[in-house]
Amino acid sequence: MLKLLAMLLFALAQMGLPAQAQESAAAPAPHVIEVVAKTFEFIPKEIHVRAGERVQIKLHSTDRAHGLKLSLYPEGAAESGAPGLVFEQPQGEEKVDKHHDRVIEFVAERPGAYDFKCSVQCSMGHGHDRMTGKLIVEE
Ligand SMILES: [Cu+2]
Repeated sequence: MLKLLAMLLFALAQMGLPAQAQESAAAPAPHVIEVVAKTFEFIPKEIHVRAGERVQIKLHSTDRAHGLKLSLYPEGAAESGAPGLVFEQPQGEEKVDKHHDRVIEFVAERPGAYDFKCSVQCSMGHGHDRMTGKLIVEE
């Protein structure tokens, strides 16, 4: 568990470097975030990005099929009009099987807190219901 977290943090730190180096380039590199889905949690549970950023969530499952579905609108906002997150995939979700990674790509247009949850019924009990997280889009 700790080893996995350490590897994840290391990977995140590595990905942060090229993004900064390319800041002056015409098309900025997407902000890539690795998210691990496992029975029954997402790691990390909370993701921070900046408004206007193109974001790629690399979803990886360590055990079985899971999904990640993001709300299109931030908490407390009316769920109509232009969405706060603009997706490549219209439904704002991806499903993954064990060790078959998928990428969810979107532009974080509007600041706010966006809920995400598992979109595959991965348990009979309450485990699946606990598989939630938050994407925080900062100003
Ligand atoms: Cu689930």
